[in-house]
Amino acid sequence: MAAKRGALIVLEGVDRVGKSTQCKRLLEALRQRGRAAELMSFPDRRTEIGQLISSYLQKKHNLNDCAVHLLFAANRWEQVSLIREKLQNGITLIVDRYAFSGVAFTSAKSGFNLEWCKQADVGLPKPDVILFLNLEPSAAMKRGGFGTERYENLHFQELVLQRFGELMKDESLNWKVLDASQSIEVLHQEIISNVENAIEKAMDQPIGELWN
Ligand code: NYM
Ligand code: MG
Repeated sequence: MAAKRGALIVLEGVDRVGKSTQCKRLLEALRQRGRAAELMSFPDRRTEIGQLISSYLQKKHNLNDCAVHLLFAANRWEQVSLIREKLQNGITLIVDRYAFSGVAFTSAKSGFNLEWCKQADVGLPKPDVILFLNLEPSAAMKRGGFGTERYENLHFQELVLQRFGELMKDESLNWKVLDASQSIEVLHQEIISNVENAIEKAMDQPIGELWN
């Protein structure tokens, strides 16, 4: 029998909902349970493409909106062979943001539609589950405020949340909407039970392709 593959677990949400905290908690919990797991995050600011994105986010320079959208997507594509390899080797990947952030953030800008935005990520490895940490941007903002990076303002975050809502209508994807206003611990428990489920299901299935 072929070795069991790992699961591709994606956490999504607007800024400051606690994704990074929950990703770390989840990684520790899976490892404690004896599961092979690793963390990834997008944008991955360590690569050359990631550095361009990072300086754009820090408002060090401007970039054409289409160009930066494609850079975010390219920053995922440059990790695809690594993602596939790790999953095939039985490693579960916890991913802090993925193509859904890509589409939600760009399509919140005027003049962009969802379909155009999705094209650059069509064919990426498909997540086995997408955990959406749901919180009103006004509540997220109260948690210590948004930072100073591009997009970190209430109005834009509200548009982003609407766009995530559009993406969630896609029933070919396994979205789990979780209430991120709960305590870190309660939310963590909900996440781990959804993830254990996804890992068990993913084991015997081939890796899918996103939006294909
Ligand atoms: N972001 C993130 C995008 O606009 N497109 C993408 O494809 C991705 C992955 O980058 N405000 C935005 C969302 C965030 C910002 O992310 C930086 P983080 O997780 O704060 O480093
Ligand atoms: Mg941020």
